[in-house]
Amino acid sequence: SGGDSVVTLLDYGAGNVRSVRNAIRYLGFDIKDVQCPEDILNANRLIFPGVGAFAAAMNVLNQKGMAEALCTYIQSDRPFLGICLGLQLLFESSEENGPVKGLGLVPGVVGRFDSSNGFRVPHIGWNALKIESNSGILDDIGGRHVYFVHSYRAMPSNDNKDWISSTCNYGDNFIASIRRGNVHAVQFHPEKSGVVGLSILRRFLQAKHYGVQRPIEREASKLAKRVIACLDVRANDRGDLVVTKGDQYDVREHTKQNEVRNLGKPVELAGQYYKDGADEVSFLNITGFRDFPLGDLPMLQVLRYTSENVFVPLTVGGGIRDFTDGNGRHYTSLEVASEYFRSGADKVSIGSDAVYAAEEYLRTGVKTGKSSLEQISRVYGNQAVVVSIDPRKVYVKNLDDIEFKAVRVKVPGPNGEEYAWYQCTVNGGREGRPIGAYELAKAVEELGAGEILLNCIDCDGQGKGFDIDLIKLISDAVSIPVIASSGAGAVEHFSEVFRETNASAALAAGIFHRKEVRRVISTGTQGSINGSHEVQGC
Ligand code: 1PR
Repeated sequence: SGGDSVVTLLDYGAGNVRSVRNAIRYLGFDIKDVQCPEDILNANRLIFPGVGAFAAAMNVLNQKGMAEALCTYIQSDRPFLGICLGLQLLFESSEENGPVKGLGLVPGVVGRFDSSNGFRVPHIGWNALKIESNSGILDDIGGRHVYFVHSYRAMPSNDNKDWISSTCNYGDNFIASIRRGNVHAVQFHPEKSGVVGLSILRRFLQAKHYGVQRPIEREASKLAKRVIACLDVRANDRGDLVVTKGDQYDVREHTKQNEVRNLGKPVELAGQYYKDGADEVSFLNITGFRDFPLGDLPMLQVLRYTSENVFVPLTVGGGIRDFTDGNGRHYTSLEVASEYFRSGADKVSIGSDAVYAAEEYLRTGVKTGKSSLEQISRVYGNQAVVVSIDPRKVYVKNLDDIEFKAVRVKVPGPNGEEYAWYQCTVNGGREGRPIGAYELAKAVEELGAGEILLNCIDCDGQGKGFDIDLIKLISDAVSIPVIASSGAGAVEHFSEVFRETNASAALAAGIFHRKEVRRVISTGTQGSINGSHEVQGC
C-alpha cells in the first residue's frame, strides 16, 4: 500500500530499530508500520530488521500470524530486505538457545561462531564482503567493508548456494547476504555502515532493475580495526551539556574560575566525526555516576538527534545502574539502558557498576544474574554491552607484594619499580577498588560483556601513546573484542597499538577535538571509503 515513496517496516517490538527508521527517512522515504498480517501482504516494499533473540522473534511472528504472511510475501517474489536476524529467520532453524525452527525458506541451520580458533565472538566490526553471484543491491560493493555485529551465522552449502549473493570471512566463510529475484537479506547492518550502507539501502528502496554483476575488482580482506571517536559529555556549571576532555580525568580548566573545559556541542561534533569517517561514535556521560541519567534528559535528546544523521554504531555510557529518585521511584539499570537504546544507542557502556558486579562475582563465585551487566546482556544480547574499565597504574617492587596480575614495565617506576598492576577505579577515577584490570576483564567476560573499553587514567589526554603493556595484557586475556583507549596523540599511535597488541579497535578523544581528526580517522574503515586504509588486519 502507499505510493512509491512509502516503505513498509516490520518492527515486532523486540528492540531498537530506530536507526533503520532514521536511515529510511534520511533517504527520503516514508514508513508504514506493519500492524497486522495484511499489511505485509499489501506492502510494495518490505524491510524486516530482525532484533533480539531468534526464538523470541519466531514466537512473536507466529503469535501474530505474521510468519505465514511473510512466507507468502517472499515466495511471491515481492521486494523484501531482511537485516541481521531478518536474514537468519529465513533459514530452517537456529542453534541460538535451540534448536529453534525458523521460517524455512532457505535451506540451512544458523549456528554459533566458533571462538576456539582464536576469533573473538561476537563478530563486531567492519568486515569485507566477497560478492558470490548477481547480488543486485550489492553491485560494486565487493571488497568494501560493512558493519557486522552478531554471534550466530548461516553457512554456505550445496543446498543454499543458489541463494548466496555474498560471503564474508571470520574464521568461517559465512553467508553475508542472500538474494533471489526481489528478495534480499543481509547479515550486516546497512543502517550502520556509513556511506556504503546507505547506498545499499538506497538501491533497495529505489527498486531498480539490477544489471549483470560486474567483476569483483577489490580483493576481500579481513576484519578491519576500528577507529572510534569518543565524546566525554557533562553539564557545565551553567547547566549546558558540553563535550569536555580531561587530562588524567581532570576536566576543569586551571584558571581562577576552574570551569569545565568546553570543546563544543555533542550532536554537532558527533556529526562532524561521522562525516570525517569515524567507524563508531561513543558518548560517555561522565557525571552519570552521581547524576541520574534519566533525570538528565538532554543526554537522551543528544542520542535522538545524533542518530538521525550518524549512520555508524553509537555507544553511550555513564550512570547505568539501579537508581531511586527523590520521589522514591525505583529504576532498574535495565530501564536506564532501555531508554538509551530507545533513544538511538546501539550499545551501552557500564563502568562503576561492572566493577562492583565483578568484585562480588569473584568473592562468591556465583553469577546472580542480577547485575546490570547480566540483565542487559540477557535482554539485548552481549554485543550490546560494553564494559568500560578506568584503571590507574600502580608500581610495585616485587611481584609477591600484590595479589593481582602485574606486568613487567618497559619504563621503571619513580622508585625504580620494575612491575606494575592496574587498579580499577569507580566514579570517574575518584575511588580505587581492590581489583585489577586483568581480573575485572576476565570476570566481566564471564558475566556477559560483549566488549571491553580499556581506558588508562595515567595516559588519558597525554597524547603520548596508548599503554601498550596494559592493552596487551587485557587483549590477550579475553576472547571478546578490546577497545584500546587513552593517550592517542598521533597517527602512529594507532598503528602501534594495532601492531603490538590484539586490540580490535582504538578509541580517542583529544586528538579529534584538536582537529587532527581527518588524518587519523582516515586510517579507520569508514575513512577508507575516501582514501587510504593504512591500519588493517586482525
Ligand atoms: O561509572 O558507569 O557511570 O561510567 C562513567 C563513564 O565515564 C566511564 O566510562 C568512565 O570511563 C567515564 N569517565 C568518568 N569520568 C571521566 C573523566 O574523564 N573525568 N571519562 C570519564 C573517561 C576516558 C576516555 C577518553 C579516553 C581518550 N574518559 O573516554 O575519552 O581516555 O582520551 P584521549 O584520546 O584524549 O587520551 P559509570
